[in-house]
Amino acid sequence: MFDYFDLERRLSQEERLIQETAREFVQNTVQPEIADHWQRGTFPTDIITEMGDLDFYAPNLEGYGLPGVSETAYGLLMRELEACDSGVRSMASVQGALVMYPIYAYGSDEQKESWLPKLAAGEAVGCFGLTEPEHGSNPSGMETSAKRENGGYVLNGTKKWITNAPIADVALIWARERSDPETPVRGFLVETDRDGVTTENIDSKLSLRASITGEVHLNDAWVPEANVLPGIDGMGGPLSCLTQARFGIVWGAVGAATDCFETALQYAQDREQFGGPIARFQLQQEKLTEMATQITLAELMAHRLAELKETGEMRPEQVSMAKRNNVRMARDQSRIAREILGGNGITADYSPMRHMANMETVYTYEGTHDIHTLIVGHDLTGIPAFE
Ligand code: TGC
Ligand code: FAD
Repeated sequence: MFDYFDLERRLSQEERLIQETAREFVQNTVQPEIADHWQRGTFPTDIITEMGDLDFYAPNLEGYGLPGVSETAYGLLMRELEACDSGVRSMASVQGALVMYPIYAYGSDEQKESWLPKLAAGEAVGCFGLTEPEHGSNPSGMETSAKRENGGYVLNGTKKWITNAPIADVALIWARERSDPETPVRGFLVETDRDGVTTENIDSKLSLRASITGEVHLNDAWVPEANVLPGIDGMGGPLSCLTQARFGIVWGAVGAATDCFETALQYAQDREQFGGPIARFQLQQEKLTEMATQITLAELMAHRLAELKETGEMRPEQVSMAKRNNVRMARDQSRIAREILGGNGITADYSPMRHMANMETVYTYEGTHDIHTLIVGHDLTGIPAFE
């Protein structure tokens, strides 16, 4: 993959191996069919267990059979997956960072033993239910409620825009205790085959089409006390999971942009107009130079963020700055790549327009670009500007 500043030289053997494994998997198994899935609005579900076999779910965690690879290795994995399609990286992000991480960090021993091995192997699929129809950027306004009853909780509410919900075995639902509106938000592991739990597919998406997205409806769904994550209460629970997933996006966006760049560079060298390759035109060279520069800057940010995460020094606000920057970069540069491909660029035969459409989702989920602007603005000025 494009590496203008020779960052690969800094990688450990293990990091190179993970990068190579992910690249080979993507190229041999997913790449040949991804455009077709995207057009049909389907996800290649057969890769779920294959990715489990390859340790692609939360490999940066350790214990319960998880290998505990470096944060850079994890980032490289996300970069390779998203170079294929944001939907493939989303599958790994949700399963690893949004379902396995909270169970690992906040779950009981029983919850960890029961869920982590199955989720790691891809034998079970998880989803993360935070967003609601009326509460997206402001999840703390959530209406989903949990009422104590019969040694457990009865859940009511709707979660919307939930990646993998229609195929999930377990949904991590964030809810508040209805009996007291002041009670903190808590995490509930809800098996999707319980009475009162239904899911619905959202099938009108024009972005992230190779990913399954849906709603989770909870209608008097009872779960035992043992299904509550005991180690956390308050918004810090779901928001800390978002930090993990946003870190993966920081890297993934670089992968999508790099795939666009490589496609555009090759195309510019091959495509001839006015008696020679379009790559000889200064206008095209300016576009390619800017793309290569922006990708390199974003990649440097991703590498540094991984170093900070490795030493436990990474702050959520730094993740916000990097998510905001790298996704905007990928959104802008995928469009320029599409432009270089001329008419061919608007087809699914080439990746840039697919990535460009995907980036509309990535720019929006895990905190919109605006929300990350405000998070960094708050950090810089000390003044919150959310309301
Ligand atoms: P606020 O008062 O700021 O904080 C509440 C508590 O949480 C702590 N905290 C964090 N901890 C870890 N990581 C973070 N990123 C954190 N942000 C805040 C904070 O320190 C505080 O702790 P404590 O101990 O003092 O209580 O919370 P708020 O409710 O006012 O939230 C502010 C805001 C707007 C920044 C937050 O709500 C936000 O980030 N909104 C964006 C919503 C969002 O990102 N939703 C994502 C849904 S999941 C998704 O999109 C998955 S897509 C997956 C895929 O397919 O790849
Ligand atoms: P809104 O919050 O309604 O925002 C609308 C617009 O207003 C945006 O431009 C926003 O930036 C702006 N805005 C909002 N507040 C402010 C403010 N204070 N200042 C300035 N501007 C503001 N969620 C999950 O819980 N789990 C998932 O697995 C998941 N997967 C997703 C998959 C897809 C394909 C998509 C599209 C979304 C997914 N989401 C998921 C939801 C996602 O996190 C939300 O869409 C996102 O947080 C934004 O919420 P919203 O769509 O309600 O937009």
